Parts: sequence; structure tokens; C-alpha cells
Amino acid sequence: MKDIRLVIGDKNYSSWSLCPWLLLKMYDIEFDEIQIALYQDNTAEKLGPYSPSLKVPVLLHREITIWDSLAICEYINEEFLQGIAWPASPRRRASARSVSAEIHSEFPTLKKTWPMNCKASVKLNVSEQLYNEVARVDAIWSCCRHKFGENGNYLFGRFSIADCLFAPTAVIFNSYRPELSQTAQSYLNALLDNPFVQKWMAQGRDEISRLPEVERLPVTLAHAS
Ligand SMILES: N[C@@H](CCC(=O)N[C@@H](CS)C(=O)NCC(=O)O)C(=O)O
Repeated sequence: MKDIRLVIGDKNYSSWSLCPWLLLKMYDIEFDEIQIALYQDNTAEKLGPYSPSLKVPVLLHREITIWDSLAICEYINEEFLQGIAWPASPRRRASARSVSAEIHSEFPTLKKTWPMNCKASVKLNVSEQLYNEVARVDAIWSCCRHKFGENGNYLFGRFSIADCLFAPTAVIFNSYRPELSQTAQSYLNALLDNPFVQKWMAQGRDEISRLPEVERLPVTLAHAS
């Protein structure tokens, strides 16, 4: 058994599980993956021994348990990466933390209307509220790329925790395909081209479990696979 264990949900559906998984993969940190199928009759029973909130992701490191995606990324950064997973300059780090916290805590309509589903590929009409939230994501991505992106293809140039937090949004946009500005679309492509994001999506597509509340969306008619 490895020193670090990451408890995650279905790769097809569990958006927040992707964030710390991607950070660990990008920095080549070895860990064991414990996968628990979500929203099944026995999910709470299986999560109970690991997760105080009965949600995923959860990181287990020696006697320490961390049960929130952003908190896990912070822990990995402090414990294993000497802080390099945030931008080095205080100004950039403050912006990176702000946009990460924003996607983590805001966007209620986006999260409710477009659940992650790696298998979905469809273009749907959007409500005004959803349109506004997509526009805000576009504005964040475009602003960060213009102001801070000169040293690479990611939000703050080189890869950072901010990209981990937006990776689920990229997978979601890949499924529901909203109109984006050119700058935002280029950033979306960079995230989708990331080999570990690709790996996660491929593994998600291979999963056989079906969540009725996600699959009842019109997207089921247009599954890519
Ligand atoms: N704030 C938490 C949210 C975690 C969360 O909502 N996880 C979902 C899967 S992506 C979950 O475990 N859902 C199970 C449930 O709600 O019963 C985080 O970012 O880690």
C-alpha cells in the first residue's frame, strides 16, 4: 500500500475527484486510487470509513484525512511540492487562489444543469442564468490568459492548481459545447489536450455505471460512444 491514497468517485461523473487526481498525476506523485461508485444504495456505507462528509474526493496520508478537493490540492502542494503548484508571485498567486475558490464555490446553475458526463456530446439551448455563468468562466479564462499566461498554455502560464480546479469545467464544456471566445476556447483545448485529462475522460467513458439523474438529460440521445 502506498503512503498516499486518494478516494474518488466514478470518473465519468465525479467532477471534484478529478482536481486532486490531476495534481498528483501532473507532479508524478505516487498514490493508490480507491474508487467508490456514487449514488448507489451502498455508497454511504463504503464512503463511511474514509469520508467524514460522505463525499469524494478524500486524501489519506498517514494519519491525516482531507476531504475537500481544494483543501486536498493545498495539502499536496504544501506537503509534497514545496509550494510550486501555485504561481510564484504574490499577485498571480492571489488571482489563482481567487479564481480557484470562485469555480469551487460559485456557478450553481452550471453545476446543476450540466453534470459531468464524459460520454455526453450535445449542444443544448441555455437559460439566461447558465449563459451568464458560462460567460463568467469565459471572462476568467480570457483575463488570466491575457494577464498571466505568457509562459505556457495554462491559466497562469505553467500548470497550477487553478488548472486542476477548472479541469472538470473543461470536461463539462467538452460535453455540452458552449460558445466561447477564441482565447477561452484555446485554453479549453489546452486542458483537453492534457494527457492526464484525456486519460481520466477515457477511463470515465469506459465505466459502465449509469446515474439516472444525469442520464435522463437529453444528452443521452447524443452520447458520443
Ligand atoms: N466541496 C467538495 C464537494 C464534493 C462533492 O460534492 N463530491 C461529489 C462528487 S463530485 C459527491 O461526493 N457526491 C456524493 C453525494 O453528494 O452524496 C469538494 O470539492 O471536494
